[in-house]
Amino acid sequence: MQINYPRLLADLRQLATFGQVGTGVHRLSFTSEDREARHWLLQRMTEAGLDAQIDGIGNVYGQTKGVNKAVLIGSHTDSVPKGGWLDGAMGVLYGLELARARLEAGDLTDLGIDVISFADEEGTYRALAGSLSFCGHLSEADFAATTNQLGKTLHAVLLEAGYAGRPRVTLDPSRHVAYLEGHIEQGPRLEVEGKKIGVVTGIVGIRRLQVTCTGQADHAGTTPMHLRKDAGSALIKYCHDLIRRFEQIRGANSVWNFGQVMFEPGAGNVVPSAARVLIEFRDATEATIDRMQAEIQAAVTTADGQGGVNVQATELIRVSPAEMDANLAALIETAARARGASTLRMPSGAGHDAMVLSRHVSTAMLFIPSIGGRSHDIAEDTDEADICLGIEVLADTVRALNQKA
Ligand code: HGY
Ligand code: MN
Ligand code: MN
Repeated sequence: MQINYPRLLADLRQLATFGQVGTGVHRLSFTSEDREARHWLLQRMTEAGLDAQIDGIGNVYGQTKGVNKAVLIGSHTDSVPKGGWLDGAMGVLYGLELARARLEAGDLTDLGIDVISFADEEGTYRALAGSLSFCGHLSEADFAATTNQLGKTLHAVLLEAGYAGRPRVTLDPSRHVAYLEGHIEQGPRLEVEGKKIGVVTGIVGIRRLQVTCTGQADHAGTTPMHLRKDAGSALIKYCHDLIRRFEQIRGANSVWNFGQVMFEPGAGNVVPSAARVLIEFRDATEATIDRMQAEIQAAVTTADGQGGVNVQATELIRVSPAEMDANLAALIETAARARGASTLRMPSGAGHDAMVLSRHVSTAMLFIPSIGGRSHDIAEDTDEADICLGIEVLADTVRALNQKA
């Protein structure tokens, strides 16, 4: 199996043209850019000789023909708003290049390589939707109940995309012997510690809640302050209170983010009738996450009814912390060291499809450095030499799996 670096890098650059924004991409799930990228990937898989399809949730899946057992390799090709060109895309194109190189080598006795781009990992509609569907955790009823921020359902957007009603691909425990995901680190540790390959030990748990304050719209010039039911000010006070509470009960590595606020109707001269904030928080320990969620609720109870404003919290996302397979992680570590690459065992603070897969199949992840630790921004980048080293380590990991099979 001979990796073709120029071809891998050219594919990465080509994929980055779909939804290109400067040096990054804006490729939200199921938009035309995302769909065009999926279609392009489908063609690349087919050209490579894989049996490829886009399924009923938009997962792009390419199977090696003529084998009963395969390693599944992938990630996602959707992005956050104004995101980077490598987040997810690299893991998918690692899979494509490895599958292609295997077919070119013509050793048909080896384990097959199946490639997947999971839909909506970034959660425009539902975080990890594609991998949840692949592992049997998402029903058609969920499609109708899941919406984006504008209230459009996943069902509606799948119909629009032409994916609705297609069969959905699923994990096949008798075929898929392992799931491997290569990814950029998206943080600074590898670079700061001068290491080349991150061997992921586990992935943090993630929860996202929306807190909504409901008051009353009024003229912002004529309504005396004491008569207002100001949802906007209530939300700002709520957030301050919550930050104070989080700081008191946090774990050493807990993180939280107030990622989006919306005021309605949203004008300088109207008292906000409603205000919403998205709060996401993460920790490697479920008990700490539970404690943080309890604080969100306690702060709601304190704020609710103050100044005539009602406050409530709704849970949107809940993903438990996940552990990677220790044996598979050791194979990655050994493969990296055999190539003279320095390694670092590390947890992932970012979510990945691997956290869903890991509950069903032996799963491991490899990280390569992110320049300046930047990600979820168009500034995201990685040295080409590191991209090439990462795929070689993954290729060696697949070779090691073949020796075990
Ligand atoms: O949200 C995450 O951690 C990932 O980038 N989807
Ligand atoms: Mn991401
Ligand atoms: Mn990602």
